[in-house]
Amino acid sequence: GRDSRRRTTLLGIPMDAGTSVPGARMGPAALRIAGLATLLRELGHEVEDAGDLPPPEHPFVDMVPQDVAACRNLEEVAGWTQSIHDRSHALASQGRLPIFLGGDHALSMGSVSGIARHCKDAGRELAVLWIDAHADFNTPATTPSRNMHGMSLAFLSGEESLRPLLGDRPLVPLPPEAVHIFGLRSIDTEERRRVQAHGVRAIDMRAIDEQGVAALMRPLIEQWMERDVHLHVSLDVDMLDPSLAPGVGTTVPGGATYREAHLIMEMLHDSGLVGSLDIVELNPFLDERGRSARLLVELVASLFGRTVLDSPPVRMRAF
Ligand code: EXY
Ligand code: MN
Ligand code: MN
Ligand code: MN
Repeated sequence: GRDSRRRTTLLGIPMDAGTSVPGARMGPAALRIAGLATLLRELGHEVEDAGDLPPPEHPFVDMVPQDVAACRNLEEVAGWTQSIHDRSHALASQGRLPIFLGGDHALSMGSVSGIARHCKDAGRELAVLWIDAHADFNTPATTPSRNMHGMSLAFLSGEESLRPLLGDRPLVPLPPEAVHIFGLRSIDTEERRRVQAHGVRAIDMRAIDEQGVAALMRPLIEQWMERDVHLHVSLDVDMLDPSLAPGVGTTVPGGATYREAHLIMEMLHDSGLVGSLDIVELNPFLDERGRSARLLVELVASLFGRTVLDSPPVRMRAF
């Protein structure tokens, strides 16, 4: 089978320019203090901590004035996108498994686009699991908030009006079938139309209530394993119920339970396909005594192979 020891690189992205609520820039520090590196090493992985990416220069962004006005902190977000993209592409090309410590969800415009570019170079199919209460599919024309973290998946899916964020770097847009949103429960009216028109699959909380995490994850994982994809997991803390993870600027009631969240991570680990990870939207300034950061680190442990028993449990076939 596959070697389960992974060569990981932690890269802090201390940004919150994609939001109107500051504090997510403190996320990388909180995840480190909660013991992320130690835990991954205890699980047998190689861990390099590359520190935090420095705040970028603000590039000129060639967008129409109306769209510029609709994007809060546009130049700063573009600067982050370009520098994250470069690091993400480089790390993936070096065979590392990058773990992007956010930072708000706008960081995924850089992380995922860098991975997508590498996958194209390497002839590897990319699949993205967007674990989130939100669809992040707004555009400058539809955003109700001007917050760019609500536009990141639209950008990655090839939204033309956002294309200038990446400057002169090549964008490899995600085809709709490469993306699954998991845990959706808050979407704007125009955003919903766009998600549906584009054909991105979304698994909402109602589906999770009715069918359960395992029944929904299994066919996805089977399909990804058949195609031997590089799986990028983009984990937005707000997918979890706010009673478990209050350290988030955009809480939505009715999120995943503790057990559901761990099961998602355990099943993803068993697939052996996870090649890169974003941990986003943790806002330590809003957290209660570090509990959201600690929960996230526990979830990452499940994603990287922590099991209750030493060996994986015997899987019963459904009868
Ligand atoms: N759909 C809302 C907006 O565009 O403002 C909320 C977006 C929140 C995005 C969070 C991070 O996932
Ligand atoms: Mn998000
Ligand atoms: Mn490459
Ligand atoms: Mn969200």
